[in-house]
Formats: sequence, structure tokens, C-alpha cells
Amino acid sequence: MHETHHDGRAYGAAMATIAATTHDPALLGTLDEIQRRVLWLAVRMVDHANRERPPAPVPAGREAEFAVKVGGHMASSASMVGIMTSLWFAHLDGADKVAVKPHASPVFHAIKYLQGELDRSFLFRLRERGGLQSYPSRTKDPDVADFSTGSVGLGVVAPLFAAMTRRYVDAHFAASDPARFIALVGDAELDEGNVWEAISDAALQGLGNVMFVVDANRQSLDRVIPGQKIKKLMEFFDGSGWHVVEAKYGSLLQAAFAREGGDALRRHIDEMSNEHYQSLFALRGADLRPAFLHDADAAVHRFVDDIDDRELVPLVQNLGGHDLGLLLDSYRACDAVTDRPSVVFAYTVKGWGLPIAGDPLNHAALLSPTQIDALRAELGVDDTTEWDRFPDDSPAGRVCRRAGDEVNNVPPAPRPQLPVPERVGGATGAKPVSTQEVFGRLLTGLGQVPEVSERMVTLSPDVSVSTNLGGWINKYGVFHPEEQPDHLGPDRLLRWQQGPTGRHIELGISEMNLFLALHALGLGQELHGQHLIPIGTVYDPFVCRGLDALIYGLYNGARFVVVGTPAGVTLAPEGGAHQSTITPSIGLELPGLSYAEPCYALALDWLLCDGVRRLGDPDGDSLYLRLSTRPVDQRPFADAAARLGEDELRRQVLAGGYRLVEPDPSLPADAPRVLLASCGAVLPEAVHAARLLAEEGIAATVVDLTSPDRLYRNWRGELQAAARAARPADLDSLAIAALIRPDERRTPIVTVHDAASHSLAWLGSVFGQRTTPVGVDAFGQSGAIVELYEVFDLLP
Ligand SMILES: Cc1ncc(C[n+]2csc(CCOP(=O)(O)OP(=O)(O)O)c2C)c(N)n1
Ligand SMILES: [Mg+2]
Repeated sequence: MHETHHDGRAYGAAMATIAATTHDPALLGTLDEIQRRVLWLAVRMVDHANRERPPAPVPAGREAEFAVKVGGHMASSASMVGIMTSLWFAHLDGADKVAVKPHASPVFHAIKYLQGELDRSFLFRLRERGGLQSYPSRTKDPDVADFSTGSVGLGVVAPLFAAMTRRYVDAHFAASDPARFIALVGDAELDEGNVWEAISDAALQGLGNVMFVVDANRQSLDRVIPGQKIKKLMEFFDGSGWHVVEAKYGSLLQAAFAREGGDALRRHIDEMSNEHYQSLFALRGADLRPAFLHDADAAVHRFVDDIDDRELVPLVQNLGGHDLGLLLDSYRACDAVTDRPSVVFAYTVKGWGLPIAGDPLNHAALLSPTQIDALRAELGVDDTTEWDRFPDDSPAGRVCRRAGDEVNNVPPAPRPQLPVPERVGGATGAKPVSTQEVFGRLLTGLGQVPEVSERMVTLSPDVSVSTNLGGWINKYGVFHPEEQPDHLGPDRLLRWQQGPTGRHIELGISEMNLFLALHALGLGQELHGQHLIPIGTVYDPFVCRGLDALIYGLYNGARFVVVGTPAGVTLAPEGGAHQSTITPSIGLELPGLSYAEPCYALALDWLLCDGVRRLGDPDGDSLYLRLSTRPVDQRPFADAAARLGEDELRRQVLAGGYRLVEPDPSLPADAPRVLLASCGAVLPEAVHAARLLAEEGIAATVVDLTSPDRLYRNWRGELQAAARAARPADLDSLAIAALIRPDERRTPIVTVHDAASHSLAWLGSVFGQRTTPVGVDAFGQSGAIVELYEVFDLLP
């Protein structure tokens, strides 16, 4: 494998090559027996799902239209069998948390089955609805994975952020049982930039309870990875201050290298290209020798002459990632280093033990029935025993039972119900004020409620100051595992007092890290036994930069508040690069997230308090607030509160909208009508437009859509329920029915949004009204607010 160091420089002191030590041969023998069964079950599960399970019933005659393969990843699973068997049966204990490489999910389930945590019936339900998920799922798999994985790269760092969360939780609450946080990583996953964003972030340094194990099979989906990739990756980790362990060669090869002339063998393998090395795995006996010796010098020929054909195959494939003793040594070496995270590069064979081993196109390859039959015989099971666990009284059975007792997941306690007030208060006044400014004040206000405050933690990717977290940070400080001197002193606009009691986590400019940290903190209850209230701020356009991590967090059931501010072209002078347009649709469409875009201070107060409370509700969700720096006159809201009463107004604001301005009563009853529906920073333009329209004799109603998301879901939910029950939809029961009165349901609607016009265009469909959507359907540009509103038709 062509992995020699390019400039001959010695690796950093942190890098260690593990030499095999002696282990109890009986234990290694039992682990080997277990790994063979794990391999069999993982492969057979995929095989069964593809060849034996009857397909889901399909409307008659339409079979071809629904015929897609089930799929699954035998080769990616096989390369992890040694790593995962040694880990689960001889290393982990109950408190440890592990993220499993997405395509090794069958291995995870095979292990959980052998340990007694997964019922046998699930072995036949891989990739079936309600069965085992294609990729490990924290929320859907019956044998609960600690972390979901699937979008490569995200699961890699999830345990790193979880360890960061544990460190935070232990510093703020009573310390919990020590746990190790482990990621099992595909080597090509490390191509994803988010991995390196996390590894280099200061907030994630010094976590000695983290271990990554990289399945270095030198293959991705498409190819054998050329060149010196693994050495480069090791250097990256080393350069980031990690403890790096290389488990490259197994004990057979290590022993061969130690024999006389063994150096030449080592050099030959080290210098061989990955493609050449991988091509050897398909060869047996006499075919292997000439291929192995291609380009070898005389010393290697001499050395190999003494090895017979049968010994050559296991020797050539004897990589560290399949040597159980070496793997255990590697894990222990990582445990021994407690001041920084560790990574093991375990060299493996993709498709280990299978006829597709090392084939560059084996990623999704399935064994043929004949190959399955041969493998069954080779791995020591038959038709009658192939799905069995080991007998309880066998050595393997005893190891399975003991490991199972130690590592079964305990279901988490429900999140506590906190005394979150309905409103913080004190945010309103006579002066026009922006939602972003109010948000800053509300945070410090919520900080006055001790049971809530102690669980609040804010985060920002280097935009704390410009998203108004300054007041909160000044009061509660910045988290650092150790007390830090404050060289600049307290007399500054923004203090930066760092220590273990701090309640703000500052991140570098990585929105992926923001959402991955929100995900980790938002699972505080599930993974660490402490419910947290994580609140992250980000410039709204850069929500898109972290979008996959945001989706990941929601998919995993994490609960957090994210504040996108400032948003829209209202950020006028900052220019098109900073003006968000499509984020409302993201907020509306993502499950598990309530998107709200209030315009007025008290509406924001209610929404934030309600959102914080919902983080702890069993059927709650996360909250996305889209805010602005535009100062807004608060009087129209005070008028609406006087008209509707505060309790009713609050109820409507939380439901998603209310009538802000009623039509001018001085207009005749038969005056032409229009309904202006808007939200957020451009709402004052709708209010102003209503006045101008009244002067022209047109009766305009202004509706403030505080959460278009909640209104849409409420409407869509009723339509769906009605359709499924074959009954007419009860539109009068909808929250929107309070916004659009019966006598207005033929009135034309104009929607006005500082966002893509599409986001509110659905509104007219509720009652079948003609709708003109107005919004920002082009990239923005620098200018004054008034100029940009003019460009996008947002000025009345
Ligand atoms: C973000 C993302 N992009 C692409 C994919 C599709 N994909 C799945 S596995 C894979 C290759 C992974 O290679 P590696 O991590 O080395 O895993 P191996 O199967 O070799 O163990 C790709 C590109 C994905 N799952 N997620
Ligand atoms: Mg790989």
C-alpha cells in the first residue's frame, strides 16, 4: 500500500504504530468465532432482504413500476467486522456512546442481536418499513443507536460534539458516570470538510474521552483511493493535536517483518500502490504469488520463496484492522491518553472474508446465491442454524451475554417540565425597536428565571456581537473547561470572562459546527441525563451553509432554538451576499422545527418563551426565529392587543397569525377589498399600504403571519385528515379561519414577504382566493432599505 511518507520526515511524536502484544488466546479465539458469526449475520441479513423477503404488496399489474432493489452494503460491513466485534465484545461498557459508519448498520444489528438486545424477528426486517433502518438511527431502530448516521461526515463528529456537551454538563451539573465517545468512520468520510471544521475548533479541544476508529479500507463508493491519502489524514489529525495510532499490519505480517529479510517484504508492501494491493485480495494459491511479486526485488522473492501458497493468502491480507488483539491494544492505547482525542487508523479489507474483497466496485455488490451457500459452509453454520445465537453455555455465548448486560441502552428519562413564563416582559416601550434587539434583552430576562437560566446555553459561530448576544455573554460568561485570566478586564462593551461556569459557547466561523453543536446540546437529556436549552444565533443566509447539519439535528430529535438574524433584504447595506431569501421555506418545510417570523416585541417574547417550553414537551419541537435589525413602531401591535385582548392575541400569535389592522370603518360596506398578509420586518409596509389604500377607497385588512409554518401545518393537517377519513375538510376549525373572516373569503390576497415570494403564495389556496405573491425573487444588492424595498416591490 503506497503509504510511505512523502518527504521522509518522522511523524509527530503523537503518532504511534501499535505492535501486537500477547492476549489470552482463548479470548481471541472466542472473539474470532463471534466475528465470523457477525460477518455471516450481517451479510445474510442483506441477502435475505434482497432475495427472500417477499416484496411489499403492490396494486395488481403495477409491479414493474414499484420494482426497486432493496440494496445494502455487504463489503462495507465486512470491513468493520473485526473493529466492531473487538469493540462491543471486549472493550465498551454501558455508559459509552458510539456512532457507527452508516454502511455498517447490518454489523451493528448483528452484534445487538447476538448480545440479546434485538429480537430475532428483526433480522428479517432490514430496510423494511418499521424494521431495521438502512443506516443506524437513534430514533427509529429498535436496538437504539446512540447517534444516527447516513449523510457521511456528520456521524463522524457527532460523538466529538457529544463529548463537548458532556464536558459542559459535568461542569454545570453534578458530574455523570465517565463515558467514552467513539466514532467508527469510513476513510472516505474524511473527505467531508465538516469533519475538519470540527476537529480544528477550539471549543472541541482537549477531549480525552473521544476515540475515532477509521476503517482504512482505501476504498470509497466509486474507486480505490489513490496515493498517500491515509498518511495525509494521519498528519492532519496529528497537526490538530490528536493522538494518532496506526494499526496497519496484523501480527502475522509484523512477525514476518521481524524475521530476517522481513524489511524487504515490508518495503514492498508499503510501496505497492493501493490499486495493486487491493487487486491481490481476489487471488488464491498459485495465482497470488506472481501478482504479489510484480515489481518486487530479489530480496522479496527470496523471502516469499519460503512461504507456501496456502500461507501466502492470509499473510498478504493480514491487516491491523482484522487483528483482534492489535485492535484491543489500539483502543487501550487511546484510553491511556486522556488529555486529547485519539484516532486509530485501522487498515482493513473492504469485503473482508467475502469473494468480493478488494474489488473496486464492491460498494453495493451483493453475493450470488452460490456464493452465499459457500460462505455459509465456510463460516460454520447451516440452513438450520444460520440465524441462531450462540448457546448460552458456550464460551461465545457467555461473552455475548456478559457484553450485552454491560452495553444495553437504558431508555432516557423524559425531559423535565420547566417553569417557563408566558412572557419575559419589559421588552416593549414607546420607541421603535427591532426584533434582534428585543431578542438580546429577552435572553437576559429569561436568565432571571433560575430553573430555566441554568439550562440555557447560547452558541454562535463568531457572530455573537452582531446577533445581540453581548448582554447575555456579559452577564453569564463564556464556557471554558478551566478558569481563564481576563486580560482585558470588565470595563468593556463586551466582556469575555471564560471559565467552567460560562453559559455561552463560542465557535469559529463554521455554521456546520453551530448546528452539530446544537444537535449535541439538544440531546442533553437523551445522551447525558440533563435537559439543556441550547440557543444558537447565525446570520440568516448562512443557515443554508449548515443546512445538512440542521436537518441531521432535527432528524435525530434534538431540541434547540436557532435564531437567524439579521434576515432578508432588510439588511440592505450589507448587500446581496448577506441577504437571505429561501430560509422561510426551509423553516416551513423541515419537520421537527417551528419557524416563526414575528415583527413586534411582545409577539417575539411570547413565541420565544413558548418555544423554550416546547423544547421539553414530549410532543414539542425546535424553534427557528427569523429576525431583523429594522426598528419597528410598536403601536399597531398595542392597538391589536387592545382590540383582541392580550390572552386572545397571545393565543393567535402562537397559533401563527392574527388580524393586525381591520379595514377602515369609515369606508362604505361595498368598498372594494383586499387582504394584505405579511410578516417580519416588512409588515410595517403592509400597514402603511392599508392606509394609502383607504385613501383610495379600498378597504384593506392586514394580517400578521407570526408563524406561516404553524398555519400551513394546521391547514395541511386538516386536509390530510379529512381526505383520509373521506369527509369534507372543516376549514372553519383552522387557525387561518380567524384571520380571514367568512365575508372576506372571496377577497383578493396580496402576500408580502422579505423572502422569496413563493413562501407565502399558498395562502390563497385555503379558501380559493386570487393571490398575488410579492417578495424577493432575485439576488439582492447593497443599498438603503428604502431602495431595496423599491427594487423588490416591497414599498407601498
Ligand atoms: C453526504 C453524503 N454524500 C454521499 C453519500 C453516498 N455515499 C455513501 S457511502 C459513500 C462512500 C463512503 O466511503 P467510505 O467512507 O470509505 O466507506 P466504506 O464503504 O469504504 O467503508 C458515499 C459516497 C452519502 N451517504 N453521504
Ligand atoms: Mg472506505
